[in-house]
Amino acid sequence: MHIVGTAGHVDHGKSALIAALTGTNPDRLIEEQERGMTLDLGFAHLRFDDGVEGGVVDVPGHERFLHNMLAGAAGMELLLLVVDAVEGVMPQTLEHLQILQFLNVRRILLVVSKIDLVDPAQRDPACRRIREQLLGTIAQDAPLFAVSAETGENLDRLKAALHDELAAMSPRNPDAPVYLPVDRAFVLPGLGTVVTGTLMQGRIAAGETLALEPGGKAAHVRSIGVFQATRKSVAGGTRVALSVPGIDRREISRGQAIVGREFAARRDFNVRFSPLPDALGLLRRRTPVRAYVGSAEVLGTLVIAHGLGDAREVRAQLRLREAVVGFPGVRFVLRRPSPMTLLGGGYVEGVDVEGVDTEGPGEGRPADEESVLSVLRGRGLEAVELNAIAFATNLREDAARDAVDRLVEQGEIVGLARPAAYVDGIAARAMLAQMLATLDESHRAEPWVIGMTSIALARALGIPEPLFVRIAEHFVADGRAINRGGYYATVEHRPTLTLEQRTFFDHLISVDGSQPLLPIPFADAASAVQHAPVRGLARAFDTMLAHGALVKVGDDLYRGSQIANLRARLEAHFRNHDRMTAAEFRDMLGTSRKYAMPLLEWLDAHGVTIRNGDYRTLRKQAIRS
Ligand SMILES: Nc1nc2c(ncn2[C@@H]2O[C@H](COP(=O)(O)OP(=O)(O)OP(=O)(O)O)[C@@H](O)[C@H]2O)c(=O)[nH]1
Ligand SMILES: [Mg+2]
Repeated sequence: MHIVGTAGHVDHGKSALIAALTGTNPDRLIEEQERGMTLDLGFAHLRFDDGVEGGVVDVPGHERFLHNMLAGAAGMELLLLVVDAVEGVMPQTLEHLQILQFLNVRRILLVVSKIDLVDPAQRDPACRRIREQLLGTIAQDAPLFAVSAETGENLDRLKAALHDELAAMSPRNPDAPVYLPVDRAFVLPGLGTVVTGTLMQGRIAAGETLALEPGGKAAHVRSIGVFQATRKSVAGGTRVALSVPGIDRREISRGQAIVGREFAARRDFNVRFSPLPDALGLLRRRTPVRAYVGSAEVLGTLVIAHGLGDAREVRAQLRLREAVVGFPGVRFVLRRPSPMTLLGGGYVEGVDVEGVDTEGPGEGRPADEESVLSVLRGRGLEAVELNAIAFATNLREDAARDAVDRLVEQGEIVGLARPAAYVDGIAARAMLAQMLATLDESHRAEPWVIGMTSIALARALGIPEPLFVRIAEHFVADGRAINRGGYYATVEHRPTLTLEQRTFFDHLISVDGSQPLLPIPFADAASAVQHAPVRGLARAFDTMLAHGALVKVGDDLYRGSQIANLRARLEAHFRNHDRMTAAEFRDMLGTSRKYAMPLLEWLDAHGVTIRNGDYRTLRKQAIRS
């Protein structure tokens, strides 16, 4: 097997393409399906009749989730670069390519998507323009496929090309030591802790004992899953799920690696580094960096001992704050800690770092930064405003501001909003870790609940709630946690109902075939929820409402599927008519005025229809940001 990856700007049709090619929607999180946007890595299995197969890794295009894209990018060998035929090449198209040039991509297919939206006469010019925009990138010579995931046009040709590319790829070296960067870890009933990732090299057999790094804990592999099947052994280039029941779920997370005994995690590496031309002005002898190695993201320093000159590739040292698995040949990407501009990438040459420059990361820091940092470190988890920092450090406010800005950029401290203030980065990240552990615990205990409120979390962490919210929101904006209508959750959390809860809701609104759009009174539903002897039902009810699986309209309760059905009928009506009267709507429903009026008001209030006197029109789909 080999890994097929997607890349491209937000909304250009990566996930739709994968769904059309494999039959699996890679957007596995409920929130992704609702927002129609990929937030984290998604996976699918590409299979051909003759046994050729590929593991697909689908990435988010939104720049805010670039760290998730990076966690999955290292495993990719065959790239599907997706470019919207209408929009053409956009910033993340190019940024993804810049990242991938440093990693392990061997072949690229250029997919011009949504071709159904382009007038036949305009298709060739659109493709030509995209080609021109890609000149100078690693995709400039890639074969081009103009396809539509919607109509299926040209998908056969693309699929045939994928088949041939996968069949022609040489296998990865099976004799290399095992290296499996972990991208997900979760618990499955009966299996215990399961970790997933792309097996970058080596071979794993069920029953074998490997190690979890950093930490060196023994990882006994009880069974191996490859998509839906169980296998006795797997070779490099495969998406795998390992059952490792001896490891507690809380001891393992994205960024760690399952490895053979040959490998241990380290913090210092000798590397070859290639700066991006745009980043040359940002590089110093010692540059704070955010390093991406395997699925890990770690802060550190890039030390270029002998200057950069105008070399395209230099010898350098990468000194990380936390240990990661790295060995000669392993590739990495560097960004600035903040703002997270891409700096460049390269590969590890060796791990015997010596000599020239062995001082710790703190040394060489200008005195102003040093004193600001020591004030904030000393305050721990406390938001300190700029004037208080200036006072405590005996610096003029503009000098304090410069130092603060540089420390934010290095990721040493975190900037908070409303009012502007700063908090020590180590303390803030420790709070994030505690918050995620608390959420994880709560999601596991009550999987049907959307998340935890800031009040509950702040209390659990023993932090004043206003401070908690300001720090938590920083990490939400960073894509490290989710806030859905005031409920915090981990990015991974997918609310799920128990069997009893599902059965209850299936019977709550039983659909009458002759009147499929008939609701039930909300009060009856609420009372049934209150009295049914089903564990967690009240909160599951809240989740169903928040997710739109149940919808309250006036005094009635509908299933989400009934509302979807209704919207489909509406759209069908507006394909043939410009407007609609209340009477036409009632006839369309097949129910009485009693139900029609609240529904119409609900549709107006939710921006589906616009009321204009006695008539309604359909609002154009809101443009998503
Ligand atoms: N007409 C048409 N619409 C498409 C096609 N492919 C995707 N879309 C629509 O474009 C929108 C975005 O598609 P996605 O597949 O979610 O885009 P994406 O690249 O995965 O987006 P991110 O993961 O958020 O970066 C959705 O509304 C799709 O239905 C296509 O071939 N034709
Ligand atoms: Mg997507």
